[in-house]
Order: sequence, then structure tokens, then C-alpha cells
Amino acid sequence: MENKKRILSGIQPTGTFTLGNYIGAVRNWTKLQEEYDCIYMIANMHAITVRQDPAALRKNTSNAYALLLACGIDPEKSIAFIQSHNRCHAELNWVLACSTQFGELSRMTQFKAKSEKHPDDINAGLFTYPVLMAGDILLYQSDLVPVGADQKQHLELTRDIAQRFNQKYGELFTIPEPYIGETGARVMSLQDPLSKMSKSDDNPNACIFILEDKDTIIRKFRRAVTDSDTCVRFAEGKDGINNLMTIYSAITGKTMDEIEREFDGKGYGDFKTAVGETVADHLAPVRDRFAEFSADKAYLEKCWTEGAQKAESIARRTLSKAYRKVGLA
Ligand code: ATP
Ligand code: LTN
Repeated sequence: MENKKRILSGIQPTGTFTLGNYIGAVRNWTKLQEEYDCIYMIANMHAITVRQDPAALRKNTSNAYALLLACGIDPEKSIAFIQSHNRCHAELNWVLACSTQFGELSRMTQFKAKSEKHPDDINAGLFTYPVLMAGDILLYQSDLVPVGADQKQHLELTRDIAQRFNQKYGELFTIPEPYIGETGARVMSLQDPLSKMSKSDDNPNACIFILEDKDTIIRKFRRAVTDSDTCVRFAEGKDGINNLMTIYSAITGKTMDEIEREFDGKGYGDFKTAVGETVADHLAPVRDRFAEFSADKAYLEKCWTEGAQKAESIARRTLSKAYRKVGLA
């Protein structure tokens, strides 16, 4: 009877989640819980590809887990765990690295962007990061991977690695499909609407963090960079307004036409305030639940310990098969 498709996704504990993470990824994860067999992971091993303070990483990991629950991931329905608690990820990583080409990894745009951003620490982990991610997905024989648009290239590489392994050693891995939402798959920076909103942006006004208070959220939206037109409409070249309309649409479910009609005759100021208020009101319950979960360390520990046990029992089976196929066992 249990014939649900399997979903896996992950998020890095590199800081509190942004509105981009929420709209592009985590919010979709909560919706998928009813229909699919879902596994969600805090990708703390990915986080150390960029220099992290150890105590801060530990704290951010625990907070990110609490935030997942606050966003609506239910540990009774889904498996929610922390990547480093399941050693299978590190082990499969090596096997898959030996089926991945240098040239393929060199083409990853995230690697190029992150090495430009951290020119003094272009470490091998940053380069091989997509292999670790492929392992995360393949260990669970995942059918679908809900991510924002920026991860599509990594998903394609995962499929290539899986297909190559299956051809070389015999069928083992399920070939996963990306699951990218229609609205909000790429939420842009509020200060530079041509680049993606990212947790690690140096400009705090560029990002809405989902735990921020209402006044801060509204203030950031009011300061969002837009164009010199005055009319709220979705059009080419109006990247700032297009981004705000996308955010508003993702939260309210309204179409672009409906939004244009709603703000017909009103200026950008009114629109920005409305977007800010709507987003802040939508996120208020997440903030309240986060306060509750993060104050209950015993509950969090219980959830992530059980989550890791369940995750490992699935992953271990795939890893053992991979070792046998390759001749390591
Ligand atoms: P970092 O700044 O540390 O690279 P990030 O904000 O890009 O982090 P990740 O942990 O890499 O976040 O991503 C978690 C999920 O959020 C991924 O599925 C990713 O595609 C999605 N995501 C990240 N930023 C956005 C965005 N601006 N719009 C839509 N989805 C996003
Ligand atoms: N690489 C992703 C986070 C991530 C992930 C995964 C997403 C790690 N492992 C497995 C989907 C499936 C990122 O940086 N956004």
C-alpha cells in the first residue's frame, strides 16, 4: 500500500532562512508532506565549504532545525534530520566522486560564483560539493527534489552521475527529477533585483529574514530598489517591481493581473507597504512557533535523533548495495 513517491531536499545552516529560501523551497516542502514520502535535511556538511565558526555552526544548525519545524515540517509525517548525524553521506560521497568528472564540476555556476566571492579559500570541498549533494539525493532513492531554480544545474549533474554509475556497475540508483515551483523559484535581492536573494549577502537590506519583526520587514520592502515608472505592472525591464509582484503573488496566490488591478491608480509606496505587511503577517506565526521550538532543546534533540535513525536505516541499504556493486564489499 505504501507506494508514495520519495522526496528529499536540504538547506544549509549558514544563517537564518531568507524569504527566498522560504518561498523557493521550504514552503513547498511543507505542502508536499501529505502526498509524498518526504525526507528533509539540514545540510551542515555543505555549510563548511565556506569558513564557519564552529560554535556558530552548531548553533545555526540547531536553529535551522527548529526553523524547519516552525515552517511546518512535521517530524511525525516526514523524516527531518541533520546531515552529519548520518555517516552514510560522507561514505557515498567518495564512491560517487570517483564517477564524477573534473570537467563537469568545473562547469558549475555556483562553484564559480562562490570562488569569486571567497578567492582566499577555494577549497576542494567547494569544488566537489555537488557530489556530496548527489549522494544526499541518491542514498534515499529519491524521485523528486524540491529546490529553487539556482539548484537545477546540481540536479542535472546528480542525474548524470546516477546514470553513469548505473551503466558502469548495474542498476542501483533512482534517477531523480527536480521539482521547481512556478512562482518564486528565484526570489531576487531587494537591493539588486538582478541577483538572487541569498542568506550570505553582505547587505542586510537585500534580504528579508523570516524571523524579522514586522517593522523591519516593512522598512526593507519600502527601501527596495525599483524603477522610475510609477505604475504597478509586470513588464520587461522592471526587475525590482517584478520581484515584489512575484513575492506578493507567491504569498497571496493572486495572479499578476489581479495584482495590477488591485494597485491600479496607486503608487509604488502603497504597493511596497502592502507587500511588506502581507509578508510580515504571513511570517508572524512562523516566528512564534520558532520561539517555542527553540526553547525546547530536549524536544528538538529527540526529533533529530529519531530522524537520523530513520534516515540512516534507509541510506545504509543503498550504501551497502553501492559498496557491493563497486567491489568494496
Ligand atoms: P547561501 O547564501 O549560504 O548560499 P542560500 O540562501 O542560497 O544560501 P541554500 O541553503 O543554498 O540557501 O538553499 C536552500 C534552498 O533555498 C534551495 O532549494 C535553494 O534553491 C533555495 N533558494 C535559495 N535562495 C533562493 C532564492 N533567492 N529564491 C528561491 N529559492 C531560493
Ligand atoms: N545544495 C543545496 C542544499 C542541499 C540540497 C541537498 C538540496 C544540500 N543537499 C540535496 C537538495 C537536495 C543548496 O545549497 N541550496
